[in-house]
Amino acid sequence: MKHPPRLRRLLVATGAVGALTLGALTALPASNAMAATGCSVTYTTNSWSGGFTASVTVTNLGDPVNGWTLGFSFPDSGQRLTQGWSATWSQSGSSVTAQSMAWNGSLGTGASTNIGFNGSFTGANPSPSSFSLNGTACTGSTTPTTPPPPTTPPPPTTPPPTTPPPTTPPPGGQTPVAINGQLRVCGVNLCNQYGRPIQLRGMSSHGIQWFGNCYNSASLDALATDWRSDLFRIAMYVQEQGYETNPTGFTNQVNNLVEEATRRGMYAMIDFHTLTPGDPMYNLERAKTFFAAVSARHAAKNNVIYEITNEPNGVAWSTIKNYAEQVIPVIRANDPDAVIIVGTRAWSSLGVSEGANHTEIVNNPVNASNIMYAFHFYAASHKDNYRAEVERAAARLPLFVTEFGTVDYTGDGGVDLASSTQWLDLLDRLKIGYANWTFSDKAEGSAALRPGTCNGSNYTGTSMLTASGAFMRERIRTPDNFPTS
Ligand code: IDC
Repeated sequence: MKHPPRLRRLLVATGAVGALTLGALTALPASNAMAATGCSVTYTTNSWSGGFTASVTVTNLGDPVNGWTLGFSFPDSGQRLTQGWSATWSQSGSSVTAQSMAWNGSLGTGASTNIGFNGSFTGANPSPSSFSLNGTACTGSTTPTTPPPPTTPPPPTTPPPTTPPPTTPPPGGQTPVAINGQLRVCGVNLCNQYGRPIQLRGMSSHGIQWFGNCYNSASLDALATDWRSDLFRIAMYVQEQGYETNPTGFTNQVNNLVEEATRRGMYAMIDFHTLTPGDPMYNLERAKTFFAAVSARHAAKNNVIYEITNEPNGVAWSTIKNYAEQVIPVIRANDPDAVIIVGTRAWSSLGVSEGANHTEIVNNPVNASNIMYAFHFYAASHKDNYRAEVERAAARLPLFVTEFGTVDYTGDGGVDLASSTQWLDLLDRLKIGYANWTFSDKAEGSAALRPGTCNGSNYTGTSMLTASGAFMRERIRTPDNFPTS
């Protein structure tokens, strides 16, 4: 969408190795007059050769604070902070500090916030053993006015069971497609072969006319097994040196990428990436030709989802509906049971970015079954009013977030972690599938891979990820919840 929070919880380290919890209660002398202070910290890391990601959850156990500074020291002189998020991070010698941001500075009694960073190390990578919040040691102490009974020191913490190394396939070798099979729309949800609602979480390519080198066997392996992505969206621009310049070449490129996704057990979403001009009718004949070819080729597969127009803009809903009702039958003629997704007015904002809303679709839906409607957002630009509209629309229309960014609508700028987290928490709760823009190494904030990554062959782990990539990988690789009966 081209157009114009708060975090309390960010997530949950998965695949964490070397967790350390400092949260035991310690007895304090009874003292009735002092302000309540205290905190506890959980520090987990996920490391690979020479690098690591740390996830740090800070809990305020004292009086509410407005603004905080967390301090700790790296135990090993070779440990360096390289890039942090959700706080302003700095390192001096072995001392590290993280200062709160505007959106997570207020922590009430008992409130937690999650922050994190990427680091490097040369020798060992031990976890820090003591932390302070606003100068108070985080020993897990509670309010001094009601001291807890003396406790014996906690038993030594044992590390949690280690999770499988990142390249291990999902449990039992079951891929998302093996588990869920042919999908279909059920009410306002997307259902699997058992008729149960599921959420697919994955990544979008960048324009394949520019970033084709990013979709190679190593990167797609990492997407499937390290990111545990359910879905790969293949963004085929029509203009901007895309399909219109070489229909056969781009059709072949899309077909090959669908085969690669299929081999790895991921759903493949074929995105006819219209953007400018915003009227999908401009590309109607191209769409018919393209979708006739790709649907014939993949008709027998159970993992292909068709997205027939990316972001219509500057046109009425009735025009988009008219386009959809001409393109859908072309696909259905070859592949009658595939799920098809229709872009919505105003850059797939359900109309909101041009002053409309989802009711124009409810009142005049596309005349076809087994379809969903696209919603797109860019988290730093689109916030509460868009979230409220999605929540209203989701009660009446099957929605799929076929594209979103953690940054602003230009695709660049900093990651808005607070808004992105609110968005993904909402989509998780509503079981709305999503694809993040982009799995590419373009030098822009929305790209998951650092510039130059696609010239190499290393895509596993987090050393090559941007802030957006690190955030998205953590969200996507958490276990899926796919019912099997
Ligand atoms: C942007 C890319 C950028 C590229 C531009 C070309 O991030 O590198 O130069 O397209 O048009 C969308 C579009 C998507 C945009 C993205 C960010 O679907 O093509 O990608 N965006 O602007 N809608 C809203 C944002």
